[in-house]
Amino acid sequence: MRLKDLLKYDEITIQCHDNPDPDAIASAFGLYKYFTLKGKKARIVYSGPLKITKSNLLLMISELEIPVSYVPSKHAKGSASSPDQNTPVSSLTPEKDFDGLLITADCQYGQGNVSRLDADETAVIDHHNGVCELPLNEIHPELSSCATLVWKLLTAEGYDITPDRHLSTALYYGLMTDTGNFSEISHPLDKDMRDTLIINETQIRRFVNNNITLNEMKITADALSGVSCMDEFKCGILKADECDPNILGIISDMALQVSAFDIVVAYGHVSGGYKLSVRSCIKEVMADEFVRK
Ligand SMILES: [Mn+2]
Repeated sequence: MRLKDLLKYDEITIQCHDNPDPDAIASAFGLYKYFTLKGKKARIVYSGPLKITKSNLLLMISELEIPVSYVPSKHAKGSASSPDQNTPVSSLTPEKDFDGLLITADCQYGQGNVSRLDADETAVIDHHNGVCELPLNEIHPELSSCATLVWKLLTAEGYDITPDRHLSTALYYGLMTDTGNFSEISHPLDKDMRDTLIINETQIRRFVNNNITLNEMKITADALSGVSCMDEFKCGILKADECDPNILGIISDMALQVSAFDIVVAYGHVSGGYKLSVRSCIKEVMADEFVRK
């Protein structure tokens, strides 16, 4: 699939996964820029029970001027069936959320991390493994970030990103955060993008230095100091106070570096349920299999 194949739609909604991360936001931003340039009515949305609160994401969105709107999940308890007042959406029915095309960026329906929204047609642009039955899809699990995939798609259409410092910085930060500061990069295209984008380094530094709030640091510290161990499995279990789900990822990433642990589970209460962040550093235990078991 090429981006120009999608130009037959006049209205294009780009949906990030719930609890969006920099890669999802950057990918959606790249698609938004392209479709807007082509005269389309484009918008970026995300759904789920929670609005973005993470400080680096709020900074990324405001500094890079990324127009992203929150749409309450249709299936969440107590949520309205229509988007909030900041969402520029007209003529909605309970069945359909958007006219025209909807693209899920950095995610696919059926994967648990994205609430379903309905439009006339749905397309997928993602770098996660998945069984996609939609005819309009571009899925590349070999790439380290969805930002790389969007960069490749934009380049294929002759879209020159170079003058757009905001978009370049967003794509770079997306790849950077999806790869542990580029340490997990493997594909040549990821390297090409990292090495050719002309970015605003001051902004990247600011995002890195505003990753979490003071309160989130304390939640992280409490979770780490309260760790319990299942020694026979080299498994660490960490309970966190209610926090942004991304903080659970930070906690589990940190705990996985501990020599006593091959597997870690960080969990905490999140809007009516519990969220778990599971990590494994041994190939005998894949995190997704561990979760199912
Ligand atoms: Mn990603």
